[in-house]
Amino acid sequence: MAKGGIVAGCLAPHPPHLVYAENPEQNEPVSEGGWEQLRWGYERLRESLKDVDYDVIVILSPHWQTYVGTHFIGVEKCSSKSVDPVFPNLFRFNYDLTIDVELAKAIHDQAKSEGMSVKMMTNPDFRVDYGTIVSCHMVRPEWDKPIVSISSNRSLSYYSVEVMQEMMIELGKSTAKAIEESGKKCLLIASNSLSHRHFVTETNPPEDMSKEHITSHAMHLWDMRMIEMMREGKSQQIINEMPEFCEQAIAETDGGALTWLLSAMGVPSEPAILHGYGTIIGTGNAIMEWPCRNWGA
Ligand code: 2X7
Ligand code: FE2
Repeated sequence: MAKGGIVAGCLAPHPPHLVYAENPEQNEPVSEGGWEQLRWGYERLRESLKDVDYDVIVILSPHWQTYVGTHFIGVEKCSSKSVDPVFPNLFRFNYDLTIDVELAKAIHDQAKSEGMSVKMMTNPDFRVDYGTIVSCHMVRPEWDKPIVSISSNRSLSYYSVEVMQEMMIELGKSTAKAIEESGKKCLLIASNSLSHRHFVTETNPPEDMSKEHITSHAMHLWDMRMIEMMREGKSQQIINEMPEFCEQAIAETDGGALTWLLSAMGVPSEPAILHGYGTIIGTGNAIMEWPCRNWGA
């Protein structure tokens, strides 16, 4: 069997506002648009991936939070309505998706053999988190690929961001090894915003773009610093600065997704492509792609 591999790694943020603004048939609320810079960024990412052949999307979302180990969805078919607990006015999405349980189990088993605490989630009534759904929808609205859904093990709550990072680096390595052995071509998604300080009131209508901006200059500077490092291939420096970034920018990278992604790609020194940047209720969001398929063996 040929070796599997990662065709691309993506940083693909999940504010539900993006799906709300797109008005897909699966989402109940109706909008007049909004957040176009980010939605055009997703358009550019989709265009870049249009002719790329892959079998499965592997995604880690900070909104599936588990406190004892990393969990993997182990149910082949998941369909229900996903409602954002904070923005039920924007996101009530009917989803129907397929899980690649075989690959999920392979990553689980590999991580377990490395001593990590892991669990297959087999509850057939499990509600898939909105972070996973929004990022997958924005990257691949056809919903024609199976996914592997990985939880965010909040070890930072018990220990520290540093411990969380160490664990995500291990999980990334296990993910890469299991993918290689599976023979599958995978698209990896880290589903998170960058700076995450947000406004506490909503405008009317929520898509009023005259009110949308970053919450502070400090948050802007952190976001630009992270984007520049990604564009310059400074993955190791990003990992080194992650604890400070998480603390000072209340960054959603605290969920471990970006560190997991960088580790799975082998902490690349190749540059990432910036497809778009924009704010959503004051948070900073970048759409980035690492086109691993072009890097050679
Ligand atoms: O989950 C989110 C987020 N990360 C950022 C902004 C707004 C809503 O939801
Ligand atoms: Fe979020």
